[in-house]
Amino acid sequence: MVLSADPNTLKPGTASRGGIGGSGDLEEMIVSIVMPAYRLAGRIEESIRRVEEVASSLGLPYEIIVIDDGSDDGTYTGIQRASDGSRVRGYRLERNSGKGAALRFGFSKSRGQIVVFFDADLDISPRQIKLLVETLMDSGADMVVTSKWHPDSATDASLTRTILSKGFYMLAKVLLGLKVSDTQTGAKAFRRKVLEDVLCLVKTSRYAFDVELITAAYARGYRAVEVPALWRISLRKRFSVREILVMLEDLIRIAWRHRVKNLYRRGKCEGGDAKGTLA
Ligand SMILES: Nc1nc2c(ncn2[C@@H]2O[C@H](COP(=O)(O)OP(=O)(O)OP(=O)(O)O)[C@@H](O)[C@H]2O)c(=O)[nH]1
Ligand SMILES: [Mg+2]
Repeated sequence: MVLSADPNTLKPGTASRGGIGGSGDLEEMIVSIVMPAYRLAGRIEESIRRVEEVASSLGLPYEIIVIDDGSDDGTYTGIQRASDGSRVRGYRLERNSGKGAALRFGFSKSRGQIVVFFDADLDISPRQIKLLVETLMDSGADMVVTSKWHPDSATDASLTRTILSKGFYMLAKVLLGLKVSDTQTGAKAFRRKVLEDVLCLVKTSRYAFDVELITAAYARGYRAVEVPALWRISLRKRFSVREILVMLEDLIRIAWRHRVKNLYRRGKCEGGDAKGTLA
């Protein structure tokens, strides 16, 4: 069956495909791709075009939601040029608020039953989106996480970055009980119910956002599957001691919320919206 690629033309309840979320309602089968973008002037249009190419090959209705995280360059102008106001939509946060804040805002504007968080900087091949969506549908898992340390991933990392990254996940395992080998790669897919249930409990908006989101989802009993990265990852960039300390501090803060306050198990999401402008 050929499904319309435009969620705005869908009539609920006219088609179904297994494994997405149950009822066969077409509204449930939209794939929402949420892309945070910061200082990507000159690159963002190409990024959206390539993501759309993959999205339209999914055989499912989709929407692409791009959030300019208060960039001080022409990122938003590029997003405006690429958006059509329906299938591709852009928003702008007035102030730079961090990748997590941009994703949270983008999710509030989405309506797909499958939600993909995908970095807009094209460090990751958009083909990864297809793998994420298909794995989510076929495995029955609640979320799919790309791992640079999956045995089938080709990751080329300096010794320092390997030690730092693996040390981070060992610590995350001990402190947070995480069962994934990578949380930070910017390509993940979730069933909508997971994000509706946990996103408001995630307090971090900067780089620890991903690790907190996955901790919260695990704490509430959701199941993750890891997939390899379909492109070669190069990890060479150096971290400053300050960046490492901030990440450690964030891990400890999340562990406190998780182990001591039991916040992720007990918390309840009431909803909420950030402020932004539509392209
Ligand atoms: N750096 C940065 N990126 C942001 C921010 N808000 C949204 N983003 C977007 O979040 C995604 C990931 O950010 P990156 O800085 O590339 O993070 P990364 O991929 O983990 O790190 P790199 O190895 O430096 O590429 C990109 O699509 C950014 O455009 C922000 O405040 N700072
Ligand atoms: Mg990047």
